[in-house]
Amino acid sequence: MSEQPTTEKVEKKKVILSAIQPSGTITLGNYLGALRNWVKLQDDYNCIFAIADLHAITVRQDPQKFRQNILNAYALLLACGIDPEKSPVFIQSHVHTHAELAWLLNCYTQFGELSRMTQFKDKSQKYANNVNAGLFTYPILMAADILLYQADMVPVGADQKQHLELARNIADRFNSIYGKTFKSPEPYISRSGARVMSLQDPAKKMSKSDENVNSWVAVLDKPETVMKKFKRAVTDSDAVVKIGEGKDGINNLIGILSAVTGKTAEEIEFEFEGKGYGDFKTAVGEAVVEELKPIQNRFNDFINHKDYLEEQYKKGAEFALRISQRTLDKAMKKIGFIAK
Ligand code: AQP
Repeated sequence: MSEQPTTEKVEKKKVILSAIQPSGTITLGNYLGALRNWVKLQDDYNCIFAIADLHAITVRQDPQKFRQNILNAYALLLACGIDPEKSPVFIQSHVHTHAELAWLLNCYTQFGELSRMTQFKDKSQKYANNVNAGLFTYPILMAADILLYQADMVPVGADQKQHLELARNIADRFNSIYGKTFKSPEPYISRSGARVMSLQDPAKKMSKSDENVNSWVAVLDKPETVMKKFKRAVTDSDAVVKIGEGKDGINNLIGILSAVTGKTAEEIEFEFEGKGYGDFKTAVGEAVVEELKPIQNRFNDFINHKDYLEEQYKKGAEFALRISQRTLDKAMKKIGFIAK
């Protein structure tokens, strides 16, 4: 006899929190490395998704574009298959507890710890004319995002592992002073998460804030733009479609084609034996266009139904506030603040 799921069992599912910054237009890297895998997690975990707009202002944003990027990111999450009825999706700035807990946690984080964050070092070089305090304290806000929901796990790419480790340290430090308050989150390492590299500098990851528009493919790029960007992708001079050292560009394109088609690298190498890079790049471009087509269609549908999006992000924020307020109240009480 098959066992009926009980409320207790449903509640016992582990909590996973995932967020994406609307700091630009969502890229193929974000999709293959994160979004696509988040969709699969929805049945096995209690997933909570956030558009991390507060994080995005560590880099200067154009207000009009920023507003559009936030809404686009929201619609894109749904278009990729995240079901807001199953997994709440909220906009971070709509839930005040994030900024509040971040302030508290500021006081439980050491300057030295933040100074060791490699992303801060990288970004402060990249944005040398705007090395603001937010860029430095960004990992504390990220810790607040996670700890507020008592998340068991957070899907992180290699670039975010150090930040998650810091969130764990902050949680453990707070707990050791005041007793158990926060759950210490574990990284969720996806088996299928591809790391997509820049098409122009394949030693670097594909990033939505990269100023060189040819370095990334956006999930919403038109087919002709996708094709053009792949045709311009940097490769090497030995004209062999094969994984190898010093062949970062080709390795990346093989990785993308493999992620999109499900073929192994060996199968791809075999298929393109004796063929030139031109044919290969066209094939990668076409496969990506096919993968993106249904997402773009669904996106157009969602973005034209702003009332629906508003209804969902308001519901998402109500849910997020309810859960996160409990954690914030608990932390404040432990520190010694007087309850309202
Ligand atoms: N190139 C990538 N390959 C695989 N996964 C990637 N992710 C980002 N870039 C790649 C994953 O996408 C999720 C959301 O990332 P984010 O928006 O929170 O921040 P990020 O990692 O800093 O992404 P970007 O595109 O590089 O943004 P900017 O340019 O604003 O810094 C994460 O799970 C991330 O691992």
